[in-house]
Amino acid sequence: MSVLKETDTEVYEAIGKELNRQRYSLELIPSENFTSQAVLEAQGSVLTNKYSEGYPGKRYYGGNQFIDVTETLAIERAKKLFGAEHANVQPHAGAQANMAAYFAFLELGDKMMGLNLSMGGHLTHGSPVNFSGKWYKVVAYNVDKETQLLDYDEIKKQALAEKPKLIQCGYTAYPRMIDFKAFREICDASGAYLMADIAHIAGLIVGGVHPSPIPYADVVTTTTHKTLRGPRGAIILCKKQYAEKVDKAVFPGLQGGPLEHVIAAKAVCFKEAMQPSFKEYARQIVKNAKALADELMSQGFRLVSGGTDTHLILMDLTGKGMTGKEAQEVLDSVGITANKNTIPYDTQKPFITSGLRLGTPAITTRGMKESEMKEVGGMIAKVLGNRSDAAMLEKVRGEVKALCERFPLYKSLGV
Ligand code: DSN
Repeated sequence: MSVLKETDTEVYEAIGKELNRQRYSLELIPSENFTSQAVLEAQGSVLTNKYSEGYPGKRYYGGNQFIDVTETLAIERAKKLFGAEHANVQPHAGAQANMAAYFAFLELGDKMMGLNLSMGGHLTHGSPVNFSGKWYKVVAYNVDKETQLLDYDEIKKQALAEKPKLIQCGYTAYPRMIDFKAFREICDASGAYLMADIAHIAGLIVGGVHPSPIPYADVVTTTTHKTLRGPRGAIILCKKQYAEKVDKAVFPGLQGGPLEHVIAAKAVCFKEAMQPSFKEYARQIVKNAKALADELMSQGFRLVSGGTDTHLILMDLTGKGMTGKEAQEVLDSVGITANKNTIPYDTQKPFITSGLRLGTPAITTRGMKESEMKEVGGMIAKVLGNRSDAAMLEKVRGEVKALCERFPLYKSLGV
């Protein structure tokens, strides 16, 4: 029996409706995923009741003997999983992890380089509307106009001319692999620290289907809820020599009480990601993304960079008579969830866009494979090609629901 149902019907009902939305829609937002029931259980635990400023063994409040156990497990597992010398598991979210990394390595006003937000970067990589763009002198690099790929020679030229103190790599809408070794060489040549934000690809890295930045980067940040499939939150990994300044930047630098229920759930997620089945999952994410990309291209859609090596696909809708916003809305109406996204050198505003970003982490968690990707690609094509055909949209809505029913979300919960 649910206590919440008795005490707060409004919240209970909204959660129930959200569960049903997740059950019966195709989640194609590449930064979203479905955690295990074990992660949900740890995150919904009594650990939320505890204050624990400080770090294991050195806290500002009493009563932290069991919190120390879960946070130490999270730290040790993160180090082992990523092969890192040091881990801070307290950042509440990716933006806080990035802020702490900048606090640790830069002084206010220092120069940093990051990929332009409209080319696949992130707000916290130096966008003028974000703290990163306001507090630091930002030099943005771009992808190549023709290939839509990172041009390491160009980035090197820019770094040598600008001499930033830190170069940021790791993106939110870049469908291809990142050459972290090339970035290390650029940083060595220009005297910059290398920071990698691997939020999108962390699960692919630990699953062995994308190279790791750990041997090359001075500091690595990642969220834990995307391809890594854990609770909503983030961590920072770094070399031992930077451990103290990273820890101080997180606490007392910018955060107060850590979210220890989330940290326990991070520990659970890291253990899950160490299992051989996670490697299989990561491989399938990429196989599915390639299969979906192939189907979309065979249906006549152009993809940024001509395909994908990762979990992520960026459709270029220029010339299709619709914006990213319109595509997102019509897909939403049939239960296909994706997000509008700028494409490189987009002429549309960020709230409209010419692109649509898709990803396979969540539908792969549900157990879908290449043959289902063909179905999904076909549905997307039907919807985008028949936006005003109500009967067609109704038909696809039925197909989405039927596909979702074949792949239950939480089998253990019977849903
Ligand atoms: N909001 C995330 C994404 O969707 O990629 C980035 O923080």
